[in-house]
Amino acid sequence: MNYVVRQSPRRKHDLHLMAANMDQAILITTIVQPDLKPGFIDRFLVMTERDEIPVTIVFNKADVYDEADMERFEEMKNIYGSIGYGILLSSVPQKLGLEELKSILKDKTTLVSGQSGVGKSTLINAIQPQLALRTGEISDYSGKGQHTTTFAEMFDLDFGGYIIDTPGIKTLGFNDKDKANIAHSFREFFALSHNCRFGGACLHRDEPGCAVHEALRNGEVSELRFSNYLTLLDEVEDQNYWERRKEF
Ligand SMILES: Nc1nc2c(ncn2[C@@H]2O[C@H](COP(=O)(O)OP(=O)(O)OP(=O)(O)O)[C@@H](O)[C@H]2O)c(=O)[nH]1
Ligand SMILES: [Mg+2]
Ligand SMILES: [Zn+2]
Repeated sequence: MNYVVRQSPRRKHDLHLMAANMDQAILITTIVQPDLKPGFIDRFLVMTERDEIPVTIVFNKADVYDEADMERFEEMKNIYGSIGYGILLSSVPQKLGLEELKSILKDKTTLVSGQSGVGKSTLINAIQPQLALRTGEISDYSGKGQHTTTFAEMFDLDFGGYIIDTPGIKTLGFNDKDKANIAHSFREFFALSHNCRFGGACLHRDEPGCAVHEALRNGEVSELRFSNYLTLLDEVEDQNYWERRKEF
């Protein structure tokens, strides 16, 4: 039996709508084809962290990674693996990671998400060929996916569980205007914030006695995560600024 998940094609991708229905999310990404957008993983994790949704990050299309791409993958694996996210390297033509993916999905309801063209529908077909989901090549011209899947749909898995294929994420903006929520969504920063002088109120920017800064200096916090975090904070601040101005 197939179900249509509450999500209209026109509505912006909204994890919240579906959060109640799922046990976990799988974020499919690629190092190349299409290129991994800087900060994209962190934006996604801010959303899932808020709802305490466990996430596995899949790096798909390993068959097309060159040496530098593999190094990039290893770097990502270290950063996100060390803070507790599941990491999986996969390739559909090489059948790499497919059995592991099945065991992650078994008996759970899983949302599969990611940018267009990363291979969400292809991966689902690889583990459940009878679904025969429509897939589409990435564009030669832009190197991006072509938004082949147009609405979210949930399917039975014959080995137990449900899977929700979703359209490629176009943009991940924030409705969240609360900077402290963003800070708390970076789980390793949140864990450290108990040692910040201002505790949970510390935004880990210019505050004195900040444990995140200390950890950054010691190499215990990733510079990539920290710089992506600052970008998000700035974005929220800009947003709030324009909204305040609208009131006059
Ligand atoms: N080389 C390689 N290509 C893959 C792999 N997985 C998927 N692809 C190709 O990537 C392209 C996009 O696959 P889709 O499954 O349509 O991607 P999607 O993530 O579902 O995209 P949307 O539905 O648009 O969000 C297709 O041409 C697939 O054949 C892989 O592991 N390796
Ligand atoms: Mg698709
Ligand atoms: Zn701090």
